[in-house]
Amino acid sequence: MAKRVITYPDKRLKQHSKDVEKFDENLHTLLDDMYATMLESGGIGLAAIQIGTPLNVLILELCDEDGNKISELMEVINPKIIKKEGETKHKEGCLSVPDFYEEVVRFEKVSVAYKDRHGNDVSVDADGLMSIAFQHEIDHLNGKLFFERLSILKRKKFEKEYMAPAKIGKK
Ligand code: Y12
Ligand code: CO
Repeated sequence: MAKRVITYPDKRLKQHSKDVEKFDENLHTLLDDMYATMLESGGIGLAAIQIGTPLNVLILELCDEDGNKISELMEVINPKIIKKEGETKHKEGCLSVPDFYEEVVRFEKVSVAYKDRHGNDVSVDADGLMSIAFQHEIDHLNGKLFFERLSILKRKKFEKEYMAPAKIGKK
């Protein structure tokens, strides 16, 4: 069932999520709800905390700029970045920060170790959009939002555009 996506400045988005210990029916329902929510909202990535569940769970299903699917659904539990290299810049958006998009500097490539919904070990070497998406979603698990990675100047632009009192009242 699709859930409401929590939006900034809701304080729950600052929470540090905890590792999943039981790979049971509750986890599977959470993953299914996250997917329904992501589909309904038009996202390509979602962390569990964005629907109010502080667990280290994220999902990705990547699309190109024309909306064509470019990856299968990835269900990622208890992820750890085990290798990172290079630097890249990409314009990011977030379902929890609607209507704001900005370029963020991130690692170009990351290797991530995680568990699937049954508790099996998985590891992936990610580059391109997948690398950005993993880093964006893992930030959510650590209570960090993408605008916190902007330069001072761009952060001021965010505060002016997004936090303007007339606008925030409508979010
Ligand atoms: C690259 C950059 C960022 C990510 C993280 C995942 N981000 C998203 O899935 C963002 C989705 C998004 C969707 C929106 O709504 C529609 O497109 C229908 C949206 O629209 C509004 O805010 C109005 C904003 C963000 C992964 C890879
Ligand atoms: Co996000």
